Amino acid sequence: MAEVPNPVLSYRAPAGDWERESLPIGGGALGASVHGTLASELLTLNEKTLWTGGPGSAGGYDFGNWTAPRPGVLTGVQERLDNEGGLGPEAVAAELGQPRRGYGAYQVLGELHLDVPGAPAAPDASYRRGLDLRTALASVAYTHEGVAHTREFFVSHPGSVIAGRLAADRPGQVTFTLRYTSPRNDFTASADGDRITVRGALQDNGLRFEAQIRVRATGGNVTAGADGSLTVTGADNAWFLLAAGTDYADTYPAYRGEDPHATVTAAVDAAAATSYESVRDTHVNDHRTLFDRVALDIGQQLPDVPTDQLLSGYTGGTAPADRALEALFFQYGRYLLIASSRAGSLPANLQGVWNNSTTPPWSADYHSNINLQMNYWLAEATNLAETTAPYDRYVEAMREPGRRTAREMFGTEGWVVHNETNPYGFTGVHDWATSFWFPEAAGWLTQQMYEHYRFSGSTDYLRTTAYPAMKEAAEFWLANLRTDPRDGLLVVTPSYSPEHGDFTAGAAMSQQIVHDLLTNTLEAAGTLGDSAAFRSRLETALDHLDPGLRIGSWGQLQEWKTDRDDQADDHRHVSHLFGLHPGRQIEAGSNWAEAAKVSLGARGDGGTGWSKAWKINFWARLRDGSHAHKMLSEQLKSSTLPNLWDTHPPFQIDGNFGATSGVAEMLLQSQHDVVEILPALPAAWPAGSVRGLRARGGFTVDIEWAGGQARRAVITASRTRELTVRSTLFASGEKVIRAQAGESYTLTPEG
Ligand code: FUC
Repeated sequence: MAEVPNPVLSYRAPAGDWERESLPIGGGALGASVHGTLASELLTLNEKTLWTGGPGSAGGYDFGNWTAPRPGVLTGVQERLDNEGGLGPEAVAAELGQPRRGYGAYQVLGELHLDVPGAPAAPDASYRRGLDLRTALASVAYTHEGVAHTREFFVSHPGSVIAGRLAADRPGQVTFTLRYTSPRNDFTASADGDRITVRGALQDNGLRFEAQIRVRATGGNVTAGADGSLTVTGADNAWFLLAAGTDYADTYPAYRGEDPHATVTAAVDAAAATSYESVRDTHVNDHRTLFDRVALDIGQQLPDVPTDQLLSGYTGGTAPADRALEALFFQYGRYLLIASSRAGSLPANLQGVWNNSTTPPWSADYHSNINLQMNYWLAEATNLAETTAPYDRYVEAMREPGRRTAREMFGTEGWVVHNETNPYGFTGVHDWATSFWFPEAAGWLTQQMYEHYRFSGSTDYLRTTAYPAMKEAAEFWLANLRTDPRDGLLVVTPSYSPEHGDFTAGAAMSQQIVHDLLTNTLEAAGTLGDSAAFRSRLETALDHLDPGLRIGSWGQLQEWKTDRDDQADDHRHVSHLFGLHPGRQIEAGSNWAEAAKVSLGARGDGGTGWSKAWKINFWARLRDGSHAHKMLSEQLKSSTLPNLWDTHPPFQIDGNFGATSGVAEMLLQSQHDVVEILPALPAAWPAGSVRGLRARGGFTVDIEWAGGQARRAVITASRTRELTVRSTLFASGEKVIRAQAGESYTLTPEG
């Protein structure tokens, strides 16, 4: 395929507003948002584990577990549901919920200011601010009084540092003061030599944090201020490094580990002992190892206009500029995941790693009735499997507290988590009536882990990581499914279709999630040779399980077990289509898929950012590429900020990730173990190519198409196995290949 130009975001003015305009850089644990302001550059700083709440929290902490036992309460609700058919969410929350205590919130680490004396007050035509997605470098450039100034910023995952450099095209022109501020007054900052040390502890829970900044200058000099700042004067160029950490550990029940001082010092000193170029090269190589695996060409031509104009001019029509925005948005999702989810820290939260507040929306937490899962939908398909390591670790860390919640709330074995979780093992409930109860979350969370296995084929991973979490989630449901007196089938009860309607027994999503979990667990148990007794328990449960698939009076897929869907309802959650996506219970072309289409059509093309993103995936799975593209264009037109962050509103990153996943689903699918080439190509993308997508079974797939038809596909196998490919390339529509590990298979039109 032709080389695609680097995907870049570019602007002609500094960011005025963090949420809408700042540019995110990140290395997983550390993140920063670059404003490009002239007289005082502003980097909003983040460290992913800086969380209030949890053990030691001022108001107490209970993990969301009931503070006192409530014998018989759950059974009471179940019986009322049997008798009354449904219960309002407030009534159930009064029985099963409880106010949150010590839940906490993700905290901004602070702000780094680079005050540049004599910088122009306002940008002129020379000003440029950009983010190159391929190198993961943010940059600012401007010319002032004949001197060209440049700034560059990045976060190195291998170096565990935020780094930046200020330079000019004439010697001695770089002068600035670096200082740290924070909206909290829980820290001290002191400067000594070329180092600023920030030490603090969150007032709420005593979590200790530290940041160190070191500055190196070529020419000129560096002086430490009594106010904790560092000033560089008359340098040719200067670079800085910032490392940060906390004493958080993901271990129940204390969630505390080492003081961060030693690791922070080591990171900043190791980087300072090399050179800016070396730190930068290591970063760029690390980023490109992941980012460069996938290239997308849908005929984009990036015009020489700033990204905010590209966005405001976007119509979803035929212009190459529209293709440029779509391709950029696709790659941006991959960029954001690389920047916010790397091994060694927490997974991407509702805002990835970026946050400018002490009270971010929804605590910038881990919601698990769609949001956390959506964050990872793109990971396998767009060849970023490594980014799932923190997700796996997070799930693993929830098992122990989740086991206690299962025991105390349900009286059973297994592990459970409801809809909102924090890094302190909050696996219990709160009292927001329409979202507090969702024990299906644990099973759903393990789906990604099974997918990781399905994409990679690694039975080692399945045995050591995915299966233990899946099995224990399955055990929870084996112990908690109840026989529905209406038809004798096994149902989840109480069951609540996220965040919608009444509590009932056996809502579609509950049943489909449990179906997915038990199916995956049974498959995995077979692969790993788990005991016949356990497999037969799973088989029996699946035989008696209500599958959560019913077609109602207007041809819709029912959201609830009784036919009560309102045709005029446009609720953002489309939970009853779980089996279509991200599940695999519903196959395109089936009656269920037709009913899903009716439901989705009725829900309409609106919704919050993530809701639109989910709909891209749904329509792609329904093989309707043009409707999938329509949803992508709706998201770009009305749920995307000038910095291309998805907006719920407010900014919520799941929509970015969900949209990238949706584009991948349009080009390649494999959920039924058949590699399907261009399953939902939209009319808007008649010609193009994609390189490096992944399909389940251990395959990497490159596709070229023209005139709306595949022209060539190259499938590279990382495992030896038989593979079925579905494509219009073949006269019969399908071809079976006996793939050998390490071999590539080039497929061209037959006949
Ligand atoms: C779910 C959604 C909301 C929001 C919140 C963070 O509860 O229903 O729309 O995205 O998560």
